[in-house]
Amino acid sequence: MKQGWRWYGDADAITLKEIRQAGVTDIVAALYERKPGEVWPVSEIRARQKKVKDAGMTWSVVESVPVHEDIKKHAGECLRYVENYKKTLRNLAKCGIKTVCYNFMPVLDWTRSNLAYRLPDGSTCLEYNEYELAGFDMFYLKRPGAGKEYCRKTRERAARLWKKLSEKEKKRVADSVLMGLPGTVDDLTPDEFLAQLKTYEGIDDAKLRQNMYWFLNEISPVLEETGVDMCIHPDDPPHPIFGLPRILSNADDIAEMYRKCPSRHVGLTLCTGSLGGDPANDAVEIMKKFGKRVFFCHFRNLEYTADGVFHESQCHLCGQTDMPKLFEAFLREEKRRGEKIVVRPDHGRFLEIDKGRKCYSGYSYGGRLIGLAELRGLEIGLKYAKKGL
Ligand code: DNO
Repeated sequence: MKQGWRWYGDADAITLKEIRQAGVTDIVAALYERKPGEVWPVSEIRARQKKVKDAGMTWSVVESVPVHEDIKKHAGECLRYVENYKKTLRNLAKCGIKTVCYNFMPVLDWTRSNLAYRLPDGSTCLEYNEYELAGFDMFYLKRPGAGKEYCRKTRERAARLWKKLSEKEKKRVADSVLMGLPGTVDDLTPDEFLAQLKTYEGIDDAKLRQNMYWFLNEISPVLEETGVDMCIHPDDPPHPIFGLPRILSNADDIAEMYRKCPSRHVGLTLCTGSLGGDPANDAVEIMKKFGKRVFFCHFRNLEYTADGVFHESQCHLCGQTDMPKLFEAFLREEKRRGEKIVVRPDHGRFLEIDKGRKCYSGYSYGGRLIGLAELRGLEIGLKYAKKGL
């Protein structure tokens, strides 16, 4: 693997020097100051690239070039934004950056209900509780029609749970959804969020898929021309939330995207943590089946404490995903290709040594440092134990 690390630019609490000392060779970054839909100028890309190079590393993956909501809805200024997207891809290619991660989740990027779930050792990590989210949706946001969308069991369980939560805990859930996470384009008030959800009325699963396939086929000639690989990030969590469709959640969705978008440059970010949000997903099988078009990986793990409730693992190798098996499939793909793939330790616990730093949620130094070291150890161990890998 190429050892990757997400860096949020100058606003990041973790410096490039620290990242390099973690053993990282490849930086995953973006022009975070550019809004969705804007063209990324070559000069700005080069400036960021130079900073990374001066620190002894390479900026090799973009995460993300965000897809404007108008493109997802295929409405408004969609065509102009697609042209801008193509320009950005060409500009990135001119600078030699040819791996682009993005997602097609409407309105929200990844979503959690608790950004500081406390583990027995006092470290914290991110948690997702389906029932807290349903409670927030029905009783705090009061989204019209929300109650009808949940099954009776979820509705009742969410109602009981919501009643028990203190005001502070309710606010914690609300803030986690509306303003919590890196990747979020804008912090939203409940009213703004409701208004944004309303703009998706009439866009169901089938329509959103159609819009995504159209977008990918529209940019495919640019991918062919420049050699840029687009790797979609799976939905997180991998199921519909707040009445919004989610269309890249499992193996069937990936297969359909590959079928409908035949360019070999249309591929996947294999994110074990996002896929693991549905226990029916088998990341190992996904790697084996779709590996040829996996261009970038996020490795981490989840632990479930109840049905629909999980938090990010203590250890990147243990939990929902069988990481040794997955890593073996990953190494086989690297071997087949004759090329290494960038992996980043995706999220990490917030540890004592992170105290006092304003880290983005999930993007601590200590937690990811351990995660990367674990992955490195696994790679060396597998290569040692399995000849020919
Ligand atoms: C979370 C990230 C996501 C990811 C985007 C890609 O930690 O993996 O925010 O960057 O979904 O577009």
